[in-house]
Amino acid sequence: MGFTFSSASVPARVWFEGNAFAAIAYQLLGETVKAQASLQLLERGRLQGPNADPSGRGLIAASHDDLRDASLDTAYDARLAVAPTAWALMASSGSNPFNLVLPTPFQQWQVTHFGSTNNPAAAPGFDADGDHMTNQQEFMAGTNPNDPNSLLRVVRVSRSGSDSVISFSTVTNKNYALEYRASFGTHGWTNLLSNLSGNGGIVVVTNSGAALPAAYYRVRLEP
Ligand SMILES: [Ca+2]
Repeated sequence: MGFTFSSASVPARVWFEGNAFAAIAYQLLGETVKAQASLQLLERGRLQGPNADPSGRGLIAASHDDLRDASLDTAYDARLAVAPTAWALMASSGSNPFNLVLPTPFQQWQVTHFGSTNNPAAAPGFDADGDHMTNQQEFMAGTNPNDPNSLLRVVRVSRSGSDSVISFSTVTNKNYALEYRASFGTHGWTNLLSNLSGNGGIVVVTNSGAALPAAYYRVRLEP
């Protein structure tokens, strides 16, 4: 049995928001048995309480309508409500609401693709799919870290008369620069085209009249 709203309430009537407060407080105090009992009560309310929505839209505020004390104008009812849902989510994730640490975009990406931030396969320097792009690079490039065919690369370079035709893979909402060099001697990379928009597929660029007998091309992600 959990907490009710006040000393004026019937004890058997459960106030779920307050029980989420209690679950968090018990966790912070290291009272794991009581914390687990509170979390289980919240889960029962979510799945079995009156007007509950087992499909997961939220948590009802109370086990009965009209939980209040004499001085309160508003009451807690057995209806889905935002506040108890938010507190229950904080309780179930073990979060201290006074010290919330929100995940970074990269951490959110790790959870999306690897289930958690501490999965060894999710480490920034790891190449989970063996395509020679690290997870950090795949995150930056917007590619799929679990698909070895999803990567940033020059797919094909061919000649068409005096032109060179360069194809490279892209992701929507990313911009690319194409660079070239004649050799791997002393000369560095030279920018050929920049601000090329990705379309989610292969982008084909023609380097008109490329007089070079040979050239190397690379594609670079622009910030
Ligand atoms: Ca990879």
